[in-house]
Formats: sequence, structure tokens, C-alpha cells
Amino acid sequence: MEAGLPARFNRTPSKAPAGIVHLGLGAFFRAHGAIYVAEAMAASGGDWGIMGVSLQSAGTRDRLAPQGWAYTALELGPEGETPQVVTVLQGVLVAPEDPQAVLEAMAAPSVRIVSLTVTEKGYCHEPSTGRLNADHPDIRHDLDQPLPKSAPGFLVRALALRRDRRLPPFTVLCCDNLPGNGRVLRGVVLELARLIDPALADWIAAEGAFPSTMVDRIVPATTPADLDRLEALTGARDEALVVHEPFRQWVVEDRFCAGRPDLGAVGVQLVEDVTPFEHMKLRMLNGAHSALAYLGYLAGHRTIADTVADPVFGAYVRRLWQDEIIPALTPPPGVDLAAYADALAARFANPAIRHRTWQIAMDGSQKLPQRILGTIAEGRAAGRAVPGLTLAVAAWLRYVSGRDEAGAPIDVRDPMAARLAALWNDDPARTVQNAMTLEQVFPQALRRDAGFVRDLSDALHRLVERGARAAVA
Ligand code: CS2
Repeated sequence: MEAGLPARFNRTPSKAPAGIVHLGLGAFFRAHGAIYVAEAMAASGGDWGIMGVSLQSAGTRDRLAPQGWAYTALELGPEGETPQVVTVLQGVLVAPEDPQAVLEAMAAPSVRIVSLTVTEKGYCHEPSTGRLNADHPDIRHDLDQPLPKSAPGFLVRALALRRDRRLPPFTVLCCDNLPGNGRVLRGVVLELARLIDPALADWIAAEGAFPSTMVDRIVPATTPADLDRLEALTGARDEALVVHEPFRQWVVEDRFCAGRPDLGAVGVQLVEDVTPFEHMKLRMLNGAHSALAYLGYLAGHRTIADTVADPVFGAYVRRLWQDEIIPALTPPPGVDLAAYADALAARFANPAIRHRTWQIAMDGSQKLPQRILGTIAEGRAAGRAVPGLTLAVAAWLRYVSGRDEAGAPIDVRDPMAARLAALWNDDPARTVQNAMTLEQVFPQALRRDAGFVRDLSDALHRLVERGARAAVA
């Protein structure tokens, strides 16, 4: 045990080798998947300790290392807060510092699952089609160099090591908000593997497993105020704190090639086909989140809770669910979508969760296709009006211009930010025409739909003329 640690972190990390390597050790995984795995081990045993990997920076490792890899997850409910110390991590590797060490960790015989939360853009795919973007700078690098930078590159090179060492592959468990996330990741990995070594691609296709999953828990970025709140509550400071809402859900296709923790014992839903769950969650929760983020930000609201507390936006999101999103969904077995919408409304309103509209607004080019544009395309094909979602797309175009309604700059974070900023024109119809050149974002069905182009131009016109709040009203 290390001297000087707060007593509640005093622990001897397990000596058992890790069973899981997790790529992308952000707050979300530490407040969601890691807790389920810890609980499954407590319930049913198994060596499923987690080796975390940060693909970009050393911050998380540096905050966790002095605490013996333990951290607090603080649940923030409308009626109070509950801290929990999570000790399932066995170490953290920082990929840019030592990519070889990451490959060796992934190729260890004990590892049976590699899970991922690397955000939408981490898959280096084309959001509108789901296919590998072979021109992505990290993919070009990974094609030439044996030590990768990208998540797909690490998966392919680690699987190659395992094949060469006659070890079985691990299950690849994608935990990001992509539609058919396992299927998409399998496609990306196989495409990349085929460009490197076709026989490797065949081996992965035959022996590997890429179950799709639906993950859900609202986990806003930790703030200095959260650190102070925990200290006031427990007397201890935890620089690696994560905060989360009470609700959680994980739906997983039960297709693992090398075993799994007893996830069913701790409330994970193991299913044959995750598609209806994932459509429901991506379109109802994340679709509404993105719509509220762009419109709410433009209207001057800092958080989702503040946005839905504004009656205009509270009514707007209800109408989105009822009139535009639910009609296009097939409910998962046993789920009532109206009740799901009620539960979402309560989760969004939780005042203890300060989830910034700016945070959710990030990476819209990677999020809009599966969250909003698919629903619009299906609605239009079925002859349903989708004015609320169309207005949300208009708000995104306004947002990524980089100037808000008062002309103040917006800090736009998006891998396509420069291209998006250049779409703006003082004539809304021109802006929309420019946007229709974004083949990576807008599906062909919408780019070719003159009615959609007209409705989007009208919505943007209204937004510019009246401002976001009045346009929503
Ligand atoms: C949010 C999600 O940041 C975002 O884009 O919509 O992180 C959302 O909070 C989670 O998917 C909830 O499960």
C-alpha cells in the first residue's frame, strides 16, 4: 500500500492478470461498464480485472496512479448523493507513450475481452455509411507502421499478435453510441485487417466476436465544484472522481468468443438482437440531447436541466418524442415508449446533473446521422412531418458557423470544424445548399430530397430571423 493515500483508497491492487483491456478510459466507462464488471465479479467471481488504456493523453493515468487505480463514482440524484469507491482497475497504459505495451497487454493470454469507449470519431469511419475512412490520417499511419495510433489499428495489430502466438482472439465489445456498434466495428476492423493481411481478416471473421451493445447512463464531465462537493461529503479529495445519474442500462448481445463476466447477475440485459433497444436509445435520448444542446445553447442555456426547465423547450422535447421520433420506432420487447419518454423527461430534468449543452454539442458531424438524420429520412419517406428535428439540424448549422445569435464566438469542437464553419452564408438557402455537399454526414436520401432542403432552409431562416427560443415556440 502506498503511504499518504486517503484511507478509503488503501488497497493492494489484485495480482491476478487482467481479463479485460478497455480502450478509452474516460468518465463514461468508469461510471458505467467498470461498475457493472466490478459488481459481476463481486456477485459471481472470475478474473475480470480491467487494464485501462488512454489513447490520447496521460491525465487519467496521472490522476489514478497515486490512488492505486481506485476512484470514486458519485451518484447525483434529485434527492441526494451517494459515493462508491471502485477498485476494478488494475492499471492504466497511455498509448502514445508506449504503444508496444498496449499491444502486449491486449495480446496477454489472460485477456478475453477488449472493450471500447473511444467516442464516435474514434472509429475512423464514415458516419453516414459506417465504412472505414481509409483516408483518415491515423488509419494511413496504421497501415504503414506496426505501432498503431487508432483504436481499429490497435485491435487489428493485437489480434495479429494473438494469431501469430496461436492464442484465441478476444471478444471486441464496443460501448459507444453508434448504431449496430459491434457490426460497424467488425466491418471497420475487417476492412483494415484486409488491407494489411487478408489471411488475418479471414481469421478474425471466422474466430472473433463483435457483439453489439446499447449503453446508457448520463455522465457529465467532472468539474472542480464536484471535487469540492465530494470532499465536503467524505472529507477526502479524489482527483479521479466521476459523477453520474442514478439510472443505468446496458443491453448486450450474448455472443462472446472467450467467456464473459456474469453480467446477467447485475442487471445487464443479455439479448439476441440489440437493434430495437439501440434505436430507441440513440433516437430518443441522444437525438433529444443533441436537439436540446444546439437549440438550448443558442438560446443561452448552459445545461440540459436548465434547457428543459424552460417551458418552451420542455414542450418542444415532448413533441419531438411523441410526434416525430416514437412513430418511427419499433418498441423493444416489453417496452412502452411513452413511459420511456416520461422517464427521459425526468432524467433530463435532474437538477443535480449539470450536463453542459456545449459538451453534448461536440462532434455533431459524427452524431447527427444516427441520432437525428435517420429519423428525419424515415419520417419523410413515410410522409410524416418532422419540423422539430429539422429545426434541430438548422440549429446545428447555426452552431457550427462558430457565431451565436449575438455574434459572439462559439468554441466548436468537431473533427470537421473547419469545413463546417465554411458552410455559412448570410443567405440560409445557400448555407443549406453548401451543407448538402457533406456526404459523410447527410444520407443520400436527404441530400436528394428537395422538400427536405426547402424545409431546412425555411427552418434556418426562421432561426436566424427570430432566434432559437422564438423559433422553437
Ligand atoms: C450525450 C451522451 O454527450 C452526448 O452526446 O448525448 O453522452 C449521453 O449522455 C449518453 O449517451 C447517455 O447514455
